[in-house]
Amino acid sequence: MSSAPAARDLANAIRALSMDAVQKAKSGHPGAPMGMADIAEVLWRGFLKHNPANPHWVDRDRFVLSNGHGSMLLYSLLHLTGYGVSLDDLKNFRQLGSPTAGHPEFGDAPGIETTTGPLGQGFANAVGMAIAEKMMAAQFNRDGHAIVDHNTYCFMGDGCMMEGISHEAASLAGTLGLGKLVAFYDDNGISIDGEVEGWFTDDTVERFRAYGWHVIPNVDGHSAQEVKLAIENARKNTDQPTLICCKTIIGFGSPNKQGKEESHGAALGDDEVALTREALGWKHGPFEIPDEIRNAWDAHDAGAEKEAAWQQRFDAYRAEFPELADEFLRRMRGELPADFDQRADAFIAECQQAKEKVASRKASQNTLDAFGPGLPELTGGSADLGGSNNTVWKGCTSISADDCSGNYIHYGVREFGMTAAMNGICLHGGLRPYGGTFLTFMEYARNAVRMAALMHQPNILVYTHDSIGLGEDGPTHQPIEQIANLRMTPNLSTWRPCDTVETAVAWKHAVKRDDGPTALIFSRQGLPCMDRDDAVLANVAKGGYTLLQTGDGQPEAIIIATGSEVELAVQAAEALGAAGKNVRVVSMPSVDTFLSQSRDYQEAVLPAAVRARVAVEAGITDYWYRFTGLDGKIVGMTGFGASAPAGDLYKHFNITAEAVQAAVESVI
Ligand SMILES: Cc1ncc(C[n+]2csc(CCOP(=O)(O)OP(=O)(O)O)c2C)c(N)n1
Ligand SMILES: [Mg+2]
Repeated sequence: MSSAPAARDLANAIRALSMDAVQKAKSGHPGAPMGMADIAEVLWRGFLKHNPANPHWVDRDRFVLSNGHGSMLLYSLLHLTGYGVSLDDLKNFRQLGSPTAGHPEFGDAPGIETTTGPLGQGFANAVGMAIAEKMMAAQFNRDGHAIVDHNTYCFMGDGCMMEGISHEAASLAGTLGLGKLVAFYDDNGISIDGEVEGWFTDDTVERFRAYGWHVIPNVDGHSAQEVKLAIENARKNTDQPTLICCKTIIGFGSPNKQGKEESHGAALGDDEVALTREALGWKHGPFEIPDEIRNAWDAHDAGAEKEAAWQQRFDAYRAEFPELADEFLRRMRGELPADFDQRADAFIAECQQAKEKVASRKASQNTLDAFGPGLPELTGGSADLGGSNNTVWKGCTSISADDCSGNYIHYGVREFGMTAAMNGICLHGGLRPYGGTFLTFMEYARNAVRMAALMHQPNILVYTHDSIGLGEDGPTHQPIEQIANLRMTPNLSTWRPCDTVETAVAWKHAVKRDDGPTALIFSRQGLPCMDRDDAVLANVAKGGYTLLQTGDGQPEAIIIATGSEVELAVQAAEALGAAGKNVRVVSMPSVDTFLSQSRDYQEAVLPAAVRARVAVEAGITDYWYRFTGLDGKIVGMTGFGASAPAGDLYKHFNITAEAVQAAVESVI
């Protein structure tokens, strides 16, 4: 009778699959998977609550591989435990169309909770997931009914620790007391350039203790027993997040490359792979997993049992709280309340009627006041600019370590950490995060914005103080190239509304979007509300539309404007109209939305034959050449702003109705 395989042999299955897949692809990172295999074996076989047959089970533990270059570790785990990742998929590691991409990509294979690779961000995603768990638990659990009760586990390497975002995310996690977050630090002393002691000498243990974390130091990452004890201790502490610091050897098992940077990011080579097999005592060929190892890894039965136990708990909950149970499922499915469209449209019509002159940031807050009561999933926040971003609406209640039942997160001055955490909140499900900062400081968060778009997550990014119009704070705070930058990001929807109506429409679009993020760009200064009849009002949602025209038929010229500059365009058009010119003003709050309309619609708004075009926006001019072509003119910024009252700046930089009028006259 053969005994159950030893933990080391089970971990060696990960090592073999990882080094073989990297060898076959002649590309990839064997070191981290081989170094963390023992930790992964203990966590995944002994603790992780998951069901390979249902990767979307709402109360599964979340697992994030923040050191995403070690992707073969995750693919091996998914394959071995029984997710839909086949041996052929492993053999096609890093090939076109394979679910086993270079770095784990959300949506490519079941069981990948987030896209990782940009170091440190996976950790911040994990913090967001743990925030979401804690908030959903506080909102939905009832005495004796813990239907939301799962851990978030995160692997991270030296690179994640060195990245600044690890500070933002860890600091916030400590303050919020995310007791169900457990991170593992792969302390192998190696990064790409070699031994890290030349560039990374932090006392990581004391650093995380200072954040308020529970830290378990000096764990031998190759001792299954020590790792098991550490995880048990981590799980016992439900008040603080835990960091388990594991000493490991990168490339463990490779006689000539373990412990060295050579094993970090290149195939070991055929000879070394053979030597490693020998050293590990792994007697099986490439991609060959013996039955007893496979059976020991298979998580189908255990997973089905765990989910069934949860289902039983959920059924008991549903029996006692039927409406709450339905609401929970609705929110986890990401479905909006049935009456959302109707409520939103009623508010949009109200805005048109009221014709209030307010800053669009204030219009945004008014919209939140209108939409918020019907959208309990809406989860606000700001990077310490709540009063400036106007992200706090009447129904906001802040969360804290002791009480997470609210709907507003004070992220602190942590734009990148906030945005990456919001991605994690989206990925977790059940909440719809929006978070604010000044548009200029979007750049601090830039890569998390990109990751939201890449992962198709409906993150709502609120950016106020959108131009030189913010005035006296000066050029450090005045965005110039940021709007263009956002517009050039694939799958990001960008809106810069000109008044209360466009603001409400933009919010409706953002809330309804389910396959990508939306950037909402708002002014600090007051903006008049435009006149629109019903037909024009209906076109606002198309992202670009004819707001007015001073004559009939084909216009002589078209002015394209966004946000605060629509007012200038209208003034210029009216002056030109009074002089007998037939000029059209196109308001273009969302270029991407306009470009997603039919060609006929686009042609009706911007007839190709009309080449006398002027664009006006208090941002970098370059973006608009796409619409004005070589014959057109652009009124906007070509350099940085300055510190002065907004009105003076508009005159100084020649962004005025007169300038727009002159530009039109010059192109007609
Ligand atoms: C933000 C970011 N910067 C740089 C890289 C490129 N990169 C990938 S792995 C790595 C070194 C990581 O070192 P460590 O986390 O210690 O990984 P190990 O070598 O131990 O596997 C770097 C610089 C990246 N993926 N993301
Ligand atoms: Mg390392």
